[in-house]
Amino acid sequence: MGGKHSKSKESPFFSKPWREINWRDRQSALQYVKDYRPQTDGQQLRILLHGPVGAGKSSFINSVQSALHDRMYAQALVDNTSHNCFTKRYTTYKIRKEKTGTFYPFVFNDIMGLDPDKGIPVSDVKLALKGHVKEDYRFNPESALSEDDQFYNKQPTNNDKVHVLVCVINANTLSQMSEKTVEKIRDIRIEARKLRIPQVAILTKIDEVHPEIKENIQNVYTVKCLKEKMELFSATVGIPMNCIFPVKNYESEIDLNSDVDALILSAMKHIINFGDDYINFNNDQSEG
Ligand SMILES: Nc1nc2c(ncn2[C@@H]2O[C@H](COP(=O)(O)OP(=O)(O)OP(=O)(O)O)[C@@H](O)[C@H]2O)c(=O)[nH]1
Ligand SMILES: [Mg+2]
Repeated sequence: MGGKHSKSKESPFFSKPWREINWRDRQSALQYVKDYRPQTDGQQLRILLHGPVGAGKSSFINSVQSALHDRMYAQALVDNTSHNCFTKRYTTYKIRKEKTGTFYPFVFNDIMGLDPDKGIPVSDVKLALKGHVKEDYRFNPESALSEDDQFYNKQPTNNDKVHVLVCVINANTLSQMSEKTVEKIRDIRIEARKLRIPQVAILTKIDEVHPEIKENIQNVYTVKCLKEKMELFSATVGIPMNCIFPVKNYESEIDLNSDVDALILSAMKHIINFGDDYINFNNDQSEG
């Protein structure tokens, strides 16, 4: 890695990774995610994934499940046939624990992409953040969910509310994101900030950013152009660098790879931590 590239001034690589990740330590991140339990029994940690069409939201959920179960999954229905938005319903994805048959306390919602013109109305994302969108609601790009709709949840419980907002973005198309999409992301971000919901970004498809990453995922933090992309994204939408996580989702492979797992699990560990802080903050507020 580093040594080979460090001589030339214009080297596209850093001589040392700019962020530390312990590649041999997949097991501890895995255990951390597996062992996570909210302080209150019955509490769910709800993770809402949003982002442009085809960014890899569904693939990320599948990848987390694959990493946890040590085998490939395709439950969230990844679409690779069309560029049209595929995820249309508000669906909660739960991951079953292998041994006990019970579910992990964190759940995912994967919502229809933020297409510049046809995507999900931003107001619907805002309603989802507050827990007002019922399961199976079919998003309609033409009209927003209204209070008299049967899918409008008038009295959301703490479990219905979103505890972490994750923006999923394709690292390769960041710079081509339309102004409208950026506006939508910012708009949702502002709403989440008002609600104090923590926010994270996942940059996907890093294998397509640079051949050295495709060849060896461990080069993720030595390739300069990926760091530049992360910085660009951070500056554009205002998510700090330490809340941005590059990942490669499972897409065509049939076997798991421990380096791919390491990035996925490291991102999940942070997502869980941020969400847990928010749940505890909310509980403290309501008690105090
Ligand atoms: N090379 C590569 N391909 C990926 C990665 N993540 C997702 N893909 C592919 O990108 C395509 C879109 O992924 P999805 O997970 O369906 O994207 P989505 O964000 O759920 O899309 P919508 O539901 O339509 O908004 C699929 O063909 C995936 O296999 C990645 O990290 N690397
Ligand atoms: Mg999807």
